[in-house]
Amino acid sequence: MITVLAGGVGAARFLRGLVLAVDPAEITAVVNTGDDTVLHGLSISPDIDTVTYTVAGAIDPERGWGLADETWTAMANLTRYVGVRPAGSTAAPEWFNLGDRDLATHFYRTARLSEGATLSEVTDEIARAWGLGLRIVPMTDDRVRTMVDILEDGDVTTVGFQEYFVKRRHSVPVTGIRFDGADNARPTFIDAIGASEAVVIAPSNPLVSIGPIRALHGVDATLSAHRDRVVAISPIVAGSALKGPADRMLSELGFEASVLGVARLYAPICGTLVIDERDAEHRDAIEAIGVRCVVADTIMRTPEIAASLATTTLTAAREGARHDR
Ligand code: FO1
Repeated sequence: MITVLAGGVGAARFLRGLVLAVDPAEITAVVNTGDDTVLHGLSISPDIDTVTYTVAGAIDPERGWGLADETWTAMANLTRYVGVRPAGSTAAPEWFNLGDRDLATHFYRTARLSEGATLSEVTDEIARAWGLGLRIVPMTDDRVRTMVDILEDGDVTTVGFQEYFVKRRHSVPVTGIRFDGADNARPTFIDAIGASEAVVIAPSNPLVSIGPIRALHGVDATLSAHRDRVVAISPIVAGSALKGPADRMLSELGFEASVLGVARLYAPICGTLVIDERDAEHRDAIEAIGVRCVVADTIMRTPEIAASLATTTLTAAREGARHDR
């Protein structure tokens, strides 16, 4: 079994390659749910949907989220209600775009959760509806919410992740993050880590995509017990994030926005870090802190490049596992 700890776009592209490289039935993708939100009364799990749609080949390739060939009729019709919305009401939120086709997924998830199904059950049903052969599991069935402290007009305010990421276009400074509910949430995947020949930390934001998964009880301890077969792929290439605010967020929160900064964050739980060719000069510095380092092309421009990265990553995990005995 191969377990992949996953956030949004980078993880989804890696998984799209992994299913080409190995039998999908061998793969469990554990997905961050700290970004989940409720809007229009609908339960929205952005990272789960990004992984599902990408592996299904149905994602919008430019945006990296939502469905290709989408239409926006429901969103356009929300404007009618904005004028009558009472002060303080959060009805008709226009800042978060839900396409007409995408809405069907949120309708289904919300209805099944209200019937008493767990998020794991609903996520599995949605993956099967899209014809996927891998297992996609939310990191927990309990409610965890990533909260972000932002500096706005000279004051620190705490907002939910999507209010930072989408509403403010992640363009405000971040002074802190926390994962509400993580202390009491039960992880769904601890047994999978122990049973896996390889555990991959996908190229996702280490703080707000992998951070919530690591914050769950027992996860870091279990990963560090199997550290030699845990391989991470750096989401930072030449000091920048390929997508999203990971580089800025790392600097703002006192970490180095570089492959070495990523290596330091993961060193307690991860035996090998895969870095991009453009960062090859940092290999010795990474190995000096006790993390094996593999250099590869990590820019997943096509599913075939992602498949090659997946093969390199699994080889590194097998090499590492020899130290794990
Ligand atoms: N990201 C945006 O930048 N703007 C949006 O309006 C938006 C809507 C949206 C709807 C459904 C969904 O599954 C994802 C959506 N995303 C949107 C992406 C998402 O908010 C982020 O990419 C992740 O939460 C970060 O991993």
